[in-house]
Amino acid sequence: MTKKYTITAALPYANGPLHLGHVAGVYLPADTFVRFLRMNDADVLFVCGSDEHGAAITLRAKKEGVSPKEIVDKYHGIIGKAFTDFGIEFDIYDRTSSALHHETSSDFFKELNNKDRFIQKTSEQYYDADYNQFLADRYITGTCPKCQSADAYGDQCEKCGSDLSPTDLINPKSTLSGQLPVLRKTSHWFLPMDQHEGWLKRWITDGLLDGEQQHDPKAWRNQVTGQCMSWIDGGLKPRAMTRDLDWGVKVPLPEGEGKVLYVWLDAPIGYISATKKWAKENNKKWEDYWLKEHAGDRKLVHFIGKDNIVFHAIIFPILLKDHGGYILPDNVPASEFLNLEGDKFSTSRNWAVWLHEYIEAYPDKIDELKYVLTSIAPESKDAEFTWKDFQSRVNSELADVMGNFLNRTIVLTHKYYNGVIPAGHKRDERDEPAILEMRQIGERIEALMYKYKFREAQSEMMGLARLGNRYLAENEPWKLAKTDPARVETIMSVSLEITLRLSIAAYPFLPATSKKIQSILNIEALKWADYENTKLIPGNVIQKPEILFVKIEDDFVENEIGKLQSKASKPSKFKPMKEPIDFDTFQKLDLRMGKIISAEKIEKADKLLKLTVDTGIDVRTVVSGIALDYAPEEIVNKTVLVLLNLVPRKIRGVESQGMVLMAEDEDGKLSFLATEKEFLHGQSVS
Ligand code: B3M
Ligand code: ZN
Repeated sequence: MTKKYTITAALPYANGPLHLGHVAGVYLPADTFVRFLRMNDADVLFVCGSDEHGAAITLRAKKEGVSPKEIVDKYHGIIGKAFTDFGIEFDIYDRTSSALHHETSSDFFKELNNKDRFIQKTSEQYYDADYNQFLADRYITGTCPKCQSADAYGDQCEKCGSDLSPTDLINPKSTLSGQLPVLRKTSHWFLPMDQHEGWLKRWITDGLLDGEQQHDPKAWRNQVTGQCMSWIDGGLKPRAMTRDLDWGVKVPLPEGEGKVLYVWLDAPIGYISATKKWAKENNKKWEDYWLKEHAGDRKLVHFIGKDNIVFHAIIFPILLKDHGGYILPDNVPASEFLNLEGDKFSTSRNWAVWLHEYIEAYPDKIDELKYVLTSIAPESKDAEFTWKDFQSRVNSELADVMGNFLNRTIVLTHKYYNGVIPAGHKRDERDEPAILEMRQIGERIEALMYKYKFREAQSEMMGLARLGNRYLAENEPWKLAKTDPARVETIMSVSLEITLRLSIAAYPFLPATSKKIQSILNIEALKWADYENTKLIPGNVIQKPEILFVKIEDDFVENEIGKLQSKASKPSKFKPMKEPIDFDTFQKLDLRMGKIISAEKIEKADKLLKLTVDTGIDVRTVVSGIALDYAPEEIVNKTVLVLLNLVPRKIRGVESQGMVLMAEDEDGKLSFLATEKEFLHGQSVS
């Protein structure tokens, strides 16, 4: 029976490029699995796309000083191209800003609302009064109540994976102003997750839903089941499914004016919208991939990183079940994290190897990267990428084991037979162990693939090349060439069979290499079934050998480590950059050089000094909060930078007519922006 799969890979936020951590944890394993399924003629749909809503996008836009639309357009392009260049073969790479997605997620929300699956309620939420904005998700950070990590978000702690509400955070702080937020009333649609604990528990631990066996619970990774159960056992809480924001899918109800759907409500529905778009373009029915009635025993599998488990194994299943008619995930193979050279990947510190940059620098080393990332895949625990390890795996495994075996077999076939495949004579006990092991390796790879153990499966594949080397070394055809030509023909025919099987087993992991080997053998697109059955045809000619893997030199490693270190920014104690302003706004500032002609303390205000400043055009009073850092007599006669056209303000009864500019260090200590040179007072600064 044909196996049917709908495979999804987490929709990357279109707020930055992809790094190797994303690739190793989500996209490469998903693509590896899909390639394997396709070799098995499975009916598989592989969907992904950009996640273009949420605070991740709007905050990035703010930082870059452009609109959210510009951000998602830019990164959707960069990410999509990197996937194509890297050879991740999605059936569709869609985006959640599309009209079809807005319609699909909005209809989904309406359906749940009509079925009374939400609870609408008014509650107090954090609010940033400086920015007139409610703070949820990444707009608010604080200490995680569960693991004490200092920078948990308002909806989730990425360190321990807990799902949070802004009010759970200890020492909450607005991402916008850095200030302690205030509480203000607002109304939202909540998903009463607490009402779903019972069935979720049975579904996750036993695979049972409505008394029916849905999936094999033992097939789920321990950390996925473990995380889910610890949340459920800790008690699920109602969770707001809408936000007070203007970027996202509008809440499709009159009372929802000015609100959008929570990004984690609309994003997983993105898998469905992507399917709809693909189906339209390919004359298929989207329902066949998602709806129980049409999809039958189709398996839905979500490839994700561990920080997305709660959304895919708890929240999305609740939404799908509440809506009704949908299949639920058969498995959620979530990965742990990949670290880089002894530290976490960090976008903000630029501690990352970016996929698109790697591809640009080494377009001929794509399979090498895939091989290394699968070898260290963080399937069950965190793993680490280092350039030294990259070098050693490429050189001592790909080049010395796989490349060496393939090269020897192909070179000898040309040497002895001018490239013509020899007839295999009767095989005997010297060949049988190798032939048996070859078959067993195939069976083990197949079993491991369906268990989502790609790292081990790839290592079995490499075992096939090791087997080939051992077989050649034990049988030494080069010693028999003159004396026993029939035996040499047998040895070479067995070696060529190992080569052929290696090309099949390599396809899910090293697709380009697999194709190269098959083109040398003059064979095309072998299926998994050919592993067992295909025989090489004696008399057929093979192509000349080519170098499959070039060794990595030491200076390659040094260069990459150097690049990483020079690009990375040091962790900063200073305040982050404020919102950008345009040039016209800047030009409105009247900045001048001024001279302090007198200074005195203000009574009952320890921090303030009253300064008299000669601005060149007048002499005026400026109140300055510097008394803790300077004594009045220290600053008289200093030439300093003054902002003249600040609207005058009374401070402790004294009218301040401007502001003296100062620099603040990380402890809040202030220094005048004074200068050694004697500027003319009144000279303007621009
Ligand atoms: N964009 C989170 C992430 O990139 C999110 C995944 C959505 S999957 C529906 O980690
Ligand atoms: Zn935490």
